[in-house]
Amino acid sequence: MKIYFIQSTPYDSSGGLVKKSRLYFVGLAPAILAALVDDWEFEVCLETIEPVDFDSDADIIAVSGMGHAIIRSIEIAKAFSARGKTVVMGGYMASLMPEEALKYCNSVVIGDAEEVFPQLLADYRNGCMKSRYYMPLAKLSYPLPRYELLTAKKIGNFLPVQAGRGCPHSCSFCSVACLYRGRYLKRNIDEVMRDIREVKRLGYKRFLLLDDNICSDKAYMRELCGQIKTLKMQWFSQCSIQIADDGELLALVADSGCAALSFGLESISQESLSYMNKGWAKVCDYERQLAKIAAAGIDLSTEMVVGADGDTPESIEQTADFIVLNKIAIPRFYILTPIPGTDFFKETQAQGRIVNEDIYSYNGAQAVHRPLRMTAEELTAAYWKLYLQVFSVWAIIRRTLLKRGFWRAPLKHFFYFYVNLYYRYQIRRGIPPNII
Ligand code: B12
Repeated sequence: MKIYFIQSTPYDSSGGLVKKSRLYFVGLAPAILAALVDDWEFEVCLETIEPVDFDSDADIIAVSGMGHAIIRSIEIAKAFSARGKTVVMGGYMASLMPEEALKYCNSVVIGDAEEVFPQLLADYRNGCMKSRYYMPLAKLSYPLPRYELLTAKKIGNFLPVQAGRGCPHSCSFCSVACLYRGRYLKRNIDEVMRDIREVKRLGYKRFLLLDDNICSDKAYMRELCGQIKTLKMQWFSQCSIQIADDGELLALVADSGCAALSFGLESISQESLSYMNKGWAKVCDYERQLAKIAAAGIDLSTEMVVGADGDTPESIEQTADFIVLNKIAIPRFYILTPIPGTDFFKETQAQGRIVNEDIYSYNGAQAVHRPLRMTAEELTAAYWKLYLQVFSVWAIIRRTLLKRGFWRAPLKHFFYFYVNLYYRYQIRRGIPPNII
């Protein structure tokens, strides 16, 4: 029996599929799903770097999709259904709008698949597969992911390892918060270390620690960092910026090999943060916190959204100064988008502020709702202007080369410089750097 797992790729602004010669960041879902059902043959297609085989002989077509790539997932699902195949969908988008996904496939797995995916396959074999499977986990644990399914492909020089899943916060726009509703499960440290050791055994010197808030449990993090340090590897992750306020933990994280952290700063307007239910983050502390993290030797990457109700075209323009002044090496921006299934979608819809009802066109690079203090068109224009400002050649030089510590690691800074030039090239073609 065979499963064909497809991670779809999104469409670009000209209607073509986003294709790359290499997908540096890969998701972990296929390697986990394959490990859960090792009596099934499992083939993976990462559509960004390889074509979908519509003539696959698999018994089950398993389709995943992130954000606006879901429209491609649906097309793939339709094409396989038309060929008489059994299609199953899962991942964030299908989980946030299962009724919609079910129009195009035989069954949907909502959220965590660890318990239900083996059950779904057993039901399939017995001819009684249900249309939806939903079993939130009480404990996050799974067998060693089948990394060899990913390493055979053109990916980056690191592999993903998961520490936790879900998030303790409840930011209204966030898919993770709205799917997990405050649930935040951490894996046992021995299990996480088992996976990291495997990544090392496979010849990798780096890993991406997947977790939506890796430093929220300090005792866990201290223990994990102590063990990671012994492996002498390099790692990257994301967490809330409050890590800066615990100097001891910050030093431990850096000392264990953490090279870069990504922070969801979202906005430099405190009012906007409050509108997003993220008032716990304090804009007045950002500059100090970022400086402290950089001084610890950890490179900074940020994720921000523009278009919350406290934002104006002027405040969005000031965001460019903030990014350049704080010398953020990898800054990414999204237009605040009401993703179906999130609280923000429900609120915005109830207020009649959605100006584009075609949920499949929601790509985070085009405004689809009317913020309080500007029109949707003004928001889209301010977003692209922000990107062009932050990625002007002079701004790139200031953020990546003209910084303290340059001479300690010139090659690394030139690497960031190069990555930024590539992003600049993409942006000028209308592709935001976050797209893949
Ligand atoms: C790695 C990653 C990427 C990589 C890899 C993408 C790729 N093509 O493989 C990169 C950086 C390229 C990327 C890009 C994007 N990403 Co991304 N990404 C992630 C990240 C950080 C980790 C994913 C992961 O491995 N998680 C761990 C695994 C184990 O969890 P999981 O994927 O949820 O899978 C579990 C279940 O959902 C289930 N499952 C998943 N798929 C399927 C399919 C089937 C059939 C079944 C049965 C079960 C199943 O099984 C797993 C085990 O339980 C997540 C954040 C997160 N918290 O997960 C964001 C995340 C998934 N990404 C997101 C988004 C929006 C995007 C982009 C659209 C961003 C953009 N605006 O351009 C693009 C889309 C690119 C694309 N090609 O589709 C959102 C999705 C939100 C949503 N509503 O869909 C997330 C949640 C980030 C966030 N906080 O908002 N991403």
